Amino acid sequence: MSAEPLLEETLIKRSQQKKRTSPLNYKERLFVLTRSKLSYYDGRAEKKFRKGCIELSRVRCVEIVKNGGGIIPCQNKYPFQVVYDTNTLYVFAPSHDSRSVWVQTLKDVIKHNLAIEAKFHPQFWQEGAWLCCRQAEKLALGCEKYNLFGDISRKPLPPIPGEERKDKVTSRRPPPPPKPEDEDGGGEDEDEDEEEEEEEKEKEERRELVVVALYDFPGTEPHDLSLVTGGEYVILEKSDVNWYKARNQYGEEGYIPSNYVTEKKLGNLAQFTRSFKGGFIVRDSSTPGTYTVSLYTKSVAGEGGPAIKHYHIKETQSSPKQFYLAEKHLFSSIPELIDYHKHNAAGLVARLRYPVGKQDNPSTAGFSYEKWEINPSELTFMKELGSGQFGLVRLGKWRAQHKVAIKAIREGAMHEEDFIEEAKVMMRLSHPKLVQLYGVCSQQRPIYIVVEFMELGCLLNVLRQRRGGFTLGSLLSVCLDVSEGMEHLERNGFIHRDLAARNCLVNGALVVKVSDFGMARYVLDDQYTSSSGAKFPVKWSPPEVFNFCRYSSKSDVWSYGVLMWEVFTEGRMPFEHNQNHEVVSLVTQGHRLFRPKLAPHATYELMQLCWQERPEERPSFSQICQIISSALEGDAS
Ligand code: 4IP
Ligand code: ZN
Repeated sequence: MSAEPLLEETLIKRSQQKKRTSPLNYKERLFVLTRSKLSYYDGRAEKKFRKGCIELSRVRCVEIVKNGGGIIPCQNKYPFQVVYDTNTLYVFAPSHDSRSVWVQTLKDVIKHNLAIEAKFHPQFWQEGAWLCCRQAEKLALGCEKYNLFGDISRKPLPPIPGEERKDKVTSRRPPPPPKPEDEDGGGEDEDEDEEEEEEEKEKEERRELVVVALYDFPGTEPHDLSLVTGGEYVILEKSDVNWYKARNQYGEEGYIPSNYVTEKKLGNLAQFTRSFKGGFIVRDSSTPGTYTVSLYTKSVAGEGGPAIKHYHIKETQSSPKQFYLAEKHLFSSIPELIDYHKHNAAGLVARLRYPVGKQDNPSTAGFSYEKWEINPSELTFMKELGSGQFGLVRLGKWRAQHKVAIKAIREGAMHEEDFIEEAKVMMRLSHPKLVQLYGVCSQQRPIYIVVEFMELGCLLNVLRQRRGGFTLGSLLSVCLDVSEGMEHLERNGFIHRDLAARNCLVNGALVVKVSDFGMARYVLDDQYTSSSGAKFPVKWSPPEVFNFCRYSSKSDVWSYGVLMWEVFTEGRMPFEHNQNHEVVSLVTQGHRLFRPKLAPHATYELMQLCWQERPEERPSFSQICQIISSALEGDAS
């Protein structure tokens, strides 16, 4: 169980001074670490005594603090730091060993976090500056390389609790004798004082995990394994969240993208079909020149099991001809018809939730496992797509078959070294509503950034070009797509910093995805990075950002509210008639954007929640997703 404590000890913490006026003080707290949280309590480990709690998924760095001979104003002299979101928690351990155990254990539980820092500050933040590098910006990039796997206190590593056995440090037990590998062969002698639960878990782990492929994967590197839709594979190792090592029926082994397969529980294929519910494909029908929509649905009453319904796309005899699935709704093109039925069941057993099948394979996190460097000779260039913050963007192909967008980075436009370091983290951010980073060509100048190609381009233009053509459902569904992508970033402690309609892209299936997350940090242009610069996105920024550059997932939420406003005005400029400095004073005085005519009152209320002055009063992206999904359900029924 994840709630079982790995470590428990009374330590001293420094107040985090989240508010400018918070006092600087040192308090004794009982610290409890589990696999998912680090909590601290006033005295007893009971909820009502809990003072604070950090979700480990949001932690970016854990390390000892070097104090460079300075005085430590409390009785514990061994400080370490836990960096998460935009805060740093300083904790003081009573001994070298105690600190070592805490730091190593914490490092171990966060090792798969996506938001791990590339650089950190080895010394304290004190009186408005970092003691290590004298930078006066609390969120200034770290000044020393962070090594998640090293021990900078240089003492022998303590055993890592939870690695093999989940022993508490406070109740060390000798490890149990090793068990034979093939447990099925009869080595079933139970050790009496073994915890039953643990036994179960070990058995579970040794059981073969069989998956079924949802899509074809051709495999691009020698260490990849190709997948055939419907084929079964045994998972040998979950190498990281995005890539598994697997074996096919011929005994061949290699890496596969984890989002291309689904678990096959023995005798339970429902799992396989469940992920298809609401999924649809548009395919050639048996009558040449016509099309059929196949829709996977929940079981029809009494029939049991999932079902597939087929609908013929019919054409009118009129000229120009029109298309329809259900009698009353005519459209001048098939994409429009599909778009309509994405939001309205209108005669079908369900609305068309998302496209599935061969023509629409999801993106993989990079082209192969641990591959972020792309060989530029494998890229071909097709046409110019436009120019972005960092330079020209072109459509191209990788290995002559995968369409990609290639950004050539203009010299002097980007902190290239820092970006390349971070690219490894960004590659692992893989989600259907995030524009996928496939890799970089970093061995040449200009460097290239290779990303998922999105046919229709930027959301802002799509909104403007199709003005007047959106239904309430389609506007809400744009917002839902963006909130889902943002929820994934939030869950991984990753801050976008420049969310706006211009930074979202739309693909051929009209799916909207969030792009350029985190990239604002690598821009070398004062006009863009300084909050008084002409290109700074003031109109999308909350007060804590334009005043103090205090970024967080909650500052992204504010920007998201502005993006909703852009969506519901079909691409108007927020605060059209005001200059940036005027917007600063308007917003500071409490003024907000007006309600767009297309926005129902409930939708406008959500925007206003996103624009709460206090960041903690704004909703989280996971709450936003829920609110919008239920609004959409209401709209569709
Ligand atoms: C408090 O000071 C405590 O130090 C809090 O620690 C700390 O919260 C507060 O910082 C700080 O204002 P007072 O007790 O004098 O009010 P604890 O929660 O352990 O009591 P953190 O966030 O460090 O837990 P702010 O910044 O949260 O106000
Ligand atoms: Zn520093």
